[in-house]
Amino acid sequence: MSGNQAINANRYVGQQANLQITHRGSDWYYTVCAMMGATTLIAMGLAFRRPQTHRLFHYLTASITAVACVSYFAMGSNLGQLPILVEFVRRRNRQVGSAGTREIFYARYIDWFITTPLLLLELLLTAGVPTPTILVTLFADVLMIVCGLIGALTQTRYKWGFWTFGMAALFFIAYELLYDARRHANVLGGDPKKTFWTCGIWLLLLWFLYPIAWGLSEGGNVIHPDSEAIFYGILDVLAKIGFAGLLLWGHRKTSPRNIGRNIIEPDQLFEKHGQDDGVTSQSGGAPSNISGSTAGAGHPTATPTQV
Ligand code: RET
Repeated sequence: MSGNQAINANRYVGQQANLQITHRGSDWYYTVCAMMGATTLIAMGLAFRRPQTHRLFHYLTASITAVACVSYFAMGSNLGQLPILVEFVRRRNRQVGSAGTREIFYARYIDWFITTPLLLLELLLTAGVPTPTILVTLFADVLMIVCGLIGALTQTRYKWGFWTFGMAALFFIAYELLYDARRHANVLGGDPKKTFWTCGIWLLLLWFLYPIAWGLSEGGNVIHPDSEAIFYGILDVLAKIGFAGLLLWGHRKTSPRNIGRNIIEPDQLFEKHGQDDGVTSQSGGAPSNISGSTAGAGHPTATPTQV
């Protein structure tokens, strides 16, 4: 037998929904899987051409696309799914008339649970925002994804309650980016500011399309799981690969210092303190920061002026 056998091969792995992806949906998921895998390799290849201190965004990007690669492999193989009773049975609709139960990919939410905080982290690091702001924004993000997952696994109209909580979290994220992060990025100026603006607008425009895709697929059972695959697939390619391209290009000349991160090589540490003990003590006895988690020279987070 030739061609894509995934749906056949995995038909006894767990229960199957009446309405699920076809070979075409599976092919498309595998295509996105390959694109994510290729982007991971490219990001890693680009990382190795730069000094270790300048690889933060490359490593974050590669992690994001690597997770997506695995999740798309699962979905292409018709795995990481559950059949869920639909709230709206649309008997007369040729696309979704057979549901009954609809295939819900929880694999998608595991992917988003890991990767959306990393995407936001890239943007917030670009803007040089303080750690508490990063934490609260990432918290809102994981809450949003959990709401989406629970809603997708719910048959009754209560699913829309979870969708509403998720939307509230998304608006909070938008507020943090448009208000707090924007002010910090403007103080940084230069390439980080430009990159923040380009990537921030790109991210916000795309992220607001996800709840629409959800409403048409897991929520309202309006479109076929193959169309759901295309809708989410295009969004994920733009939100991960497109975003990565803009971000890595924007940061091609950025050094950690430009975004307030004091990341240095071990030999730089030696030069600075004349010792070779890894984590060298500073004059006051506090350990120096080689991980880059605290504000470095020129960190802008003190009091950004309103811009
Ligand atoms: C859900 C449903 C609940 C309400 C909201 C949602 C938003 C999801 C978003 C997902 C972004 C995913 C990305 C993936 C990248 O590959 C969970 C669909 C608001 C914004 C960027």
